[in-house]
Amino acid sequence: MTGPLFPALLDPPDRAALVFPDGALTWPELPVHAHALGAELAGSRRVAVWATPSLTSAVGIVAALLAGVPAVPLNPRAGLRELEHVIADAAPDAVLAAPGTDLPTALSSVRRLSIPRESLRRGARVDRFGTPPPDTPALVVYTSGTTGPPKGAVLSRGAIAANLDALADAWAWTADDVLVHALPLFHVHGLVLGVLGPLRRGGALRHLGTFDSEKLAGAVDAGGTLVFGVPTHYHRLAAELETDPRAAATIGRARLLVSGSAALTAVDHARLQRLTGLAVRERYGLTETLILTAARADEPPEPGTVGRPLAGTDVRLVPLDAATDDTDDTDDGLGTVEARGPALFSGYLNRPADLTADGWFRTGDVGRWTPSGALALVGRQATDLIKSGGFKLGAGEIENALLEHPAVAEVAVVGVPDDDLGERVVAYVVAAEPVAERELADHVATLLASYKRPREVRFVTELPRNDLGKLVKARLPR
Ligand code: MCA
Ligand code: AMP
Repeated sequence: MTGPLFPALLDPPDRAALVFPDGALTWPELPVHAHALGAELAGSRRVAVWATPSLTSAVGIVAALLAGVPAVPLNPRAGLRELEHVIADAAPDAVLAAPGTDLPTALSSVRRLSIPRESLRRGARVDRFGTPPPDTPALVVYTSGTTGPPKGAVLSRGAIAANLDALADAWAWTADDVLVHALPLFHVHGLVLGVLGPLRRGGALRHLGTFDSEKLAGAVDAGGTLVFGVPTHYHRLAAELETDPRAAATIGRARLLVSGSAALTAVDHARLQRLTGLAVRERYGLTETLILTAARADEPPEPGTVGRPLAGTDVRLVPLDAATDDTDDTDDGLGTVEARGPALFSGYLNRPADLTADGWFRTGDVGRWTPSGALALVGRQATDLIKSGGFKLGAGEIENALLEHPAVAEVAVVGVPDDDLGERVVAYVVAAEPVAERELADHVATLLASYKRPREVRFVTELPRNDLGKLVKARLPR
């Protein structure tokens, strides 16, 4: 990557850049807002951004990027333990939030800066901060592992630019596109693809705030061309469109519907095609790798697959029984997905990254190649990762939170299939004393993000263990 992350800022077109329920900015207005704040940030090591799905949060991120300061998006729904961990781990010099935001006490030790709501003046120079080198960290995005607290994946400016350019190639994504979505801004999907994507292209984002078919139809009617969502969005959309043929016809005028972060079922794919006439494109990636594979816009998708590797990205399958790292690709069976390429993260903050000796990242996902060269994902190696509504949840983190409750003697957390969420969190608990299911769920929702709370608690007298006393989750009564 040479040149700026957002080339359109050099000669801003006179049209909308960011449209959110709380306000909108045109391309000429965007740098004015961002620069006013960026000047205050210059020289900071890292800055946290209270990442609500709002214009102010998007401006805060852009300001940090223009100032060359790595931004750490904070999940506004994060619980106490998560916020304490992220603040201690990322050690931001400041936290950016919209004026008047009531920030939790876990952030009280961090200097607070307000993101300006009003334009100060037009015509600020966009090259005021220069262009940092491509390996400069742009974002630190926290993502859950199987055990322990979330890890901060460091994403460089070059990785983000390379990935967004490869997606532009796959989806013919241009400055004429208006992206529509309702994704949160503290993960790669909503932030990198969903905000930085349209800004890199010189196009526009129309964020819905919350997702429903009426709002989506309204946004497509207003010029939206490209729609991003997680399978839970598309599952709900299909159900709503069954009784709203007008909205279905309007949404069918979009150029492309794209699903990612979890698997879209074949049933929902077929329903949406029947209702809107559009075949949803799936793409696959991780916080650490950005997007690896995608179904292209110029080819009919192969439902049940996540498309082919993006240009410049290497994806290989390592046979499940492979004992070494240097195994060749296999095209005739299942393997674990490994990836290498320009969009790989630079490592975890304060933690080693688990790459192979020759630089491959082990995703932990299991898949096979189809004859056409597309990747079909069939599952994950770790039972301790749960994908609920597109959020990756670590079973270990939820188990640790439950063990902090005095009534919990032993616990095992798993994901079970769920029509709406893909998987839902279920906790098997050996209770030390009588306790209500609701109390345990609320306890988790205080320490962690509320969507990490168990949807169901199953009380058992003991957990299945092997001869060495190790928990065997596969033997839990499902
Ligand atoms: C909300 N709730 C959930 C979830 N979301 N429970 C379990 N799993 C969830 N994912 C609960 C809340 O805790 C709350 O319950 C109740 O549902 C209503 O909350 P609300 O926010 O209104 O929910 P919603 O609007 O129905 O949210 C569903 C959602 C959301 C919009 C699909 O889950 C979502 O935004 N998912 C996107 C995830 C995402 O962006 N993933 C990207 C990471 P209570 O009040 O009782 O607590 S993956 C990634 O970045 C990689 C690179 C990739 O491939 O994309
Ligand atoms: P995260 O760590 O939150 O970035 O989530 C990354 C994980 O999401 C991947 O390892 C996959 O398990 C899953 N994922 C992302 N996109 C897809 C997809 N299109 N189909 C199935 N799983 C997906």
